[in-house]
Amino acid sequence: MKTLIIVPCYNESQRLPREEFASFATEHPDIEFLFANDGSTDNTLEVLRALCDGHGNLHYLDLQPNGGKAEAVRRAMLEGVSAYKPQYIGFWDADLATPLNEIPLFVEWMGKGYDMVTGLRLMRLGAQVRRKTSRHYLGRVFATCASLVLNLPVYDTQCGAKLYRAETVPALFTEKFITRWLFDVELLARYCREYGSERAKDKVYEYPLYQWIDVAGSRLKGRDFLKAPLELLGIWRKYRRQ
Ligand SMILES: Nc1nc2c(ncn2[C@@H]2O[C@H](COP(=O)(O)OP(=O)(O)O)[C@@H](O)[C@H]2O)c(=O)[nH]1
Ligand SMILES: [Mg+2]
Repeated sequence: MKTLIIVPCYNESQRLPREEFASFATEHPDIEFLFANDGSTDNTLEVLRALCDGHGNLHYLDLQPNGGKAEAVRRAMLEGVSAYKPQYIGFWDADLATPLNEIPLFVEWMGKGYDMVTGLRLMRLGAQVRRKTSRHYLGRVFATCASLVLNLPVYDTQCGAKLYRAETVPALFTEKFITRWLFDVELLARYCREYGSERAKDKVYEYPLYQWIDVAGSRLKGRDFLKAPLELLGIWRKYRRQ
């Protein structure tokens, strides 16, 4: 019953919360991590080497040259399944916008029979989901468009914390993504193409996070938001039913 978490890392030497990863790994030997250094130009690779040294459940992968988050996650998911044979495998943003202590709760939901559990950043009373107002409203507009494109009642496609049943990985990750930042939307489109929308409505669970923090130092630029409508259109054209 092993869970493997991919952590994409691009120039994360300053931001990576090393102590949090180290103490979580010590407390949870059943959860493994595979950090994917993606052609970083700083000393991320050395930082990862030092972090993984001495922890049997922390591993790293050095991908060259930089290919972007989607490609790094895609390659690490395929590599992770074949090298570590996990039951569940997923990815988690390096800045820990979603805290590590949510992982055991994701695993618990996977145990109920879901194919995929994805973090849902639902601002509500009693939870600590903090986002800048502008990002929140842009995010809501985007999510509504993504839901229309996918024809699925999905609330939040873009959270950087997701877990999959390992058997679904070849169908979802073998082919290269056509988008750089919207691969989460493509993953849902591929799930529907492979297993059908009805199954997606049953077997994909959006898990409302107790805590999510908008961590500074985002690599997402304003122009990426401007590209989003075109990329969504591209997804609609590629994955719509013929
Ligand atoms: N592999 C890889 N990961 C990246 C790249 N750019 C960002 N990331 C990772 O993607 C995750 C989310 O990035 P972040 O900058 O926090 O974006 P945001 O919070 O979604 O706006 C982090 O784990 C980053 O290290 C990249 O070019 N390659
Ligand atoms: Mg972030």
